[in-house]
Amino acid sequence: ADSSNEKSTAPNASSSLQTAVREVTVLFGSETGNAQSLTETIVQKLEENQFKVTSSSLDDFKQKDLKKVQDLLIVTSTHGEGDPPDNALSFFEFLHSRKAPKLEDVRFSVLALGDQSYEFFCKTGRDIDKRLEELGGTRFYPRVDCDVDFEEPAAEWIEGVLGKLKEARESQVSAVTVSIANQLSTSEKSTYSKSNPFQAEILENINLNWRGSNKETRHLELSLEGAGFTFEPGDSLGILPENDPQLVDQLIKQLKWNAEEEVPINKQGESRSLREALLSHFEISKLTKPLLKQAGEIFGNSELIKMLEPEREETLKSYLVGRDLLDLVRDFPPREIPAIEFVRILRKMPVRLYSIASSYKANPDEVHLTIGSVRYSAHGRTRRGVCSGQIAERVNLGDRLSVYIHRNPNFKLPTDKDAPIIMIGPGTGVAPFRSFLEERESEGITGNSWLFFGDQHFSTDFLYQLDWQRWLKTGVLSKMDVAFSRDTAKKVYVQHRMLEKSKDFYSWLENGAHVYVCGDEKNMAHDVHQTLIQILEKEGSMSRENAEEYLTQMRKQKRYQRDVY
Ligand code: 2AM
Repeated sequence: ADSSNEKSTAPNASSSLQTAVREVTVLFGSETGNAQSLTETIVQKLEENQFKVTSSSLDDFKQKDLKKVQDLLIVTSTHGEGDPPDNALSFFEFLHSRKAPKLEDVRFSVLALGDQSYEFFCKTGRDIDKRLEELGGTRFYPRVDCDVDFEEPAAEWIEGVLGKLKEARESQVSAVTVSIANQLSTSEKSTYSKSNPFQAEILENINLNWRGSNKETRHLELSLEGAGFTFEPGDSLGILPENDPQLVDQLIKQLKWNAEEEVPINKQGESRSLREALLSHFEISKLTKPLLKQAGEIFGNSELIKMLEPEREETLKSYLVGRDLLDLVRDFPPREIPAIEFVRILRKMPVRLYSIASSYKANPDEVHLTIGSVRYSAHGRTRRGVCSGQIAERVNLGDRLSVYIHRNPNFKLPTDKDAPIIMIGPGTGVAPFRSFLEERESEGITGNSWLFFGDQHFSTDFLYQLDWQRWLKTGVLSKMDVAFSRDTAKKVYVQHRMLEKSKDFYSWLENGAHVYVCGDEKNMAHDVHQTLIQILEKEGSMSRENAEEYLTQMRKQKRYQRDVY
């Protein structure tokens, strides 16, 4: 028998031995797709090890089945100010409500994804972990909280969990000898990834804003020639950026280090020159609480130690804002620390994800991005976003950037290609909708698409204006509403336009429209959500509760998708 036959016979072989069956339920809460792709890896590993596996998003899982689960694995990220991802919201509420069942027979373990630089680091995973225990569940493997650089700790958690599950199964079948050959080789993915990025040449790099604008938004075109991969509308591109060399050099000078000294860049023991390591491998542009705590331990600076005292929490928090590593070593000069010891406390350079602004079908071998330049003044220095600063100021055409595709299964055009779509994307949030419409144009799909766009000024900030106008003319885009917030005395935002068109909007919803929201999470996406509720209340005569339920159902049917940041 070949190995594919092995795979299909293996589960039967084990289920014939009643006691050998161990059912594992793997649920994920995923916003950008990381938790979901980790879940896929886990499912694959479990199946290779002959476990019976059920897997879905937390919200797609039938709540009443929860108490029947044997082994439960939950992988979830945390979003914004400690919020659950969209496809975990209903589950999260249910779990914390009085309807939540007793879970005495459930064994569980949680993998939490998050970002240390946020106050509510991994909050969703932590809350779920705590609540499962409160409900009587048994934590069979401790929760792991991952920072943005999640791969290593996640892999350790997966191995740990798998070990425990195998132990549980063995004790179950100790009397029976099960021998199922495990001949499945893990299919090695040969594509480019975060750890093996593609070097994409810069073909175009222009400012989309006109002179006089408060903003700078870069339209970047990269070549994917030779990469051998494609992407779908809604996917993102990961970029591994470089820190500002000036900042790196100042830091090295300030600490009197030798730029050529070799330092380790990961646990596997790879090393680079200090300059290279600080340029590309470590985060130096941002301060976090865990970093300051570790600095407190190695700097030997009494002022820093004082600021870390629990009663000075607020001072510490405000110190972190708008400062970088150079500020830290200037404000709290450390004793002489070898570079090797210093880099050990730094976070790995987080990748930057940008929603792709082009369709692969329309522009084969290219990928376009829309990047808002981050630039501000704080504590006496001009500060720039690491990646956006690099693209706005430090790259030339023909240079190469390290990139990879980050799939986003939670932001996809409807499978029914003719289904109506409503797209809400102010500012750089409009990027994926350029991709959507390019795709529909190249597929010859017209009609039933409605775009809401907003920015500060009509004359300077109407991103991709010519594209939208062309598509309106050819019917690829059937409706567009714009909100320029600073052209009038009173601010108008996309959600005001939605409300003005509430009757139409509601009838689109009733006709099965898919709603997509992309852009700023904290303010815009939140306000747009409230406006959707208002529209349903007003036009559908629903109570607030029913309106919320309507949106929950839309979410479950994948008709309400968000890509927010
Ligand atoms: P503002 O900066 O003039 O306040 C893209 O950045 C556009 O989104 C800008 O016009 C910006 O307006 C607007 N914007 C800011 N906050 C918003 C919110 N809560 N909802 C919708 N749009 C918002």
